[in-house]
Amino acid sequence: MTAALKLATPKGYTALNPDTVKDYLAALPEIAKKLGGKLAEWQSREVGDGNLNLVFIIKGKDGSVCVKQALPYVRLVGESWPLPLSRAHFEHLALEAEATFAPAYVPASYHYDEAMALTVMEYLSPHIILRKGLIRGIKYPNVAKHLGEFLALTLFHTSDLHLSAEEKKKQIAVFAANTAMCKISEDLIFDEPYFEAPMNRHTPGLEDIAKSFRADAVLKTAAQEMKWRFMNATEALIHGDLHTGSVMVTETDTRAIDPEFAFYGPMGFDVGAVIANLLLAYFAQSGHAEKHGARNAYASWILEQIVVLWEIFAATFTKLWKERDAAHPGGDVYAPRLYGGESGNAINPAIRARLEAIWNDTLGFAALKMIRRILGLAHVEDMEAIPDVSLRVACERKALTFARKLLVEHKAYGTPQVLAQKAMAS
Ligand code: SR1
Ligand code: MG
Repeated sequence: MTAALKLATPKGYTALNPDTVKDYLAALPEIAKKLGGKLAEWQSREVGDGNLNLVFIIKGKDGSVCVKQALPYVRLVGESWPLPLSRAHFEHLALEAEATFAPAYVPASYHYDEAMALTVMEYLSPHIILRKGLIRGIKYPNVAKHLGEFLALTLFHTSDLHLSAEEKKKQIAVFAANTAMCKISEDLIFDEPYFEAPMNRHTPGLEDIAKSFRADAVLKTAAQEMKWRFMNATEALIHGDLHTGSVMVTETDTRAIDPEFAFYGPMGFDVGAVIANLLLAYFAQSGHAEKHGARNAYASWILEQIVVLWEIFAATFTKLWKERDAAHPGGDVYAPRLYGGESGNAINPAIRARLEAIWNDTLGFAALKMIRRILGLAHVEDMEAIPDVSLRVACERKALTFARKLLVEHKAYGTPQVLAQKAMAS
């Protein structure tokens, strides 16, 4: 049973529990039909293990659905940290946009209820959370390609390369209201690891490095520069929290879930989120090795995925850009009218320069996202699941040292190959 909420919630909202969610779905004829049979036969369980929401899986005679409902507070912390239900609205809008431009890579949405802050969506099975697969040492042959495509399709089509200036500005305004979620990222990623924030935590044994990071003016300034980008670069509709816990996979299928942090921000924030979490998975591997060296080959495979991810992203982004022509000019920057005829090839250096700028942002955001998952409030299972604390400290220390260098010396990491080599050598 869900406990009664102390927080005031809007009229029409009640937090569901595994029983009441069945009554709710029974009143939706299309969904009830999908489930099949009678309500009494439906099985329902709450499976949310994220930091914020309720997630139910309901199984009927003929099918299953997933229900995600926002709580009016941060689940990880409790009712002392209220959080607007409006995040469900932004997630719904972002899912719609992603489904328009990259339908193969998101779950299908069946029903959205604004008052209940709830979406009924496709139950993904036999998918598992990518992070859990990486901890177990499972290879997903398509995941890097799929995520590279997802990123290129969503980021390109919501940028000024595809949207008119008028439409883009309208969309920026819509998502600019997702302020509470942006504020979480602004505080937790860019500030809190760099001062003694009350909710910070770290594995015992990392006191010295946590302290040195908090006294590191170069690091802090680099973090604030990236925060500046995060708060000012309205480049595209970004997922906003694309870590490996926001990706569900099978060997052949990949879906990005949970875009409740979506807003118009820098493209490199999303690309950097995936890369940061692959790097965390990489640095955690020795902590999961059954015996010394047993995960070395798998760890190398993870680094190869970073290279594939970026190469697919860059190739898909380039292809989409080059497909613009006079008949389908797309958005208002780098308009084909400027690059037609003899100046046709001039677009190539322009594309290269833009991708280089995205790569630079990617590195900075990736580094910060690694640090926050070790020294800030919200950690990752890759590290937390390492039972031997001294081994965990060693993995986390390596990751922190690598991330600091990556942030302050990012110019030395010009390609994903170099990034992978430096991670391997660290
Ligand atoms: C208080 S929420 C903590 C984190 O969980 C989410 O997944 C986001 O990454 C957020 O920063
Ligand atoms: Mg999430």
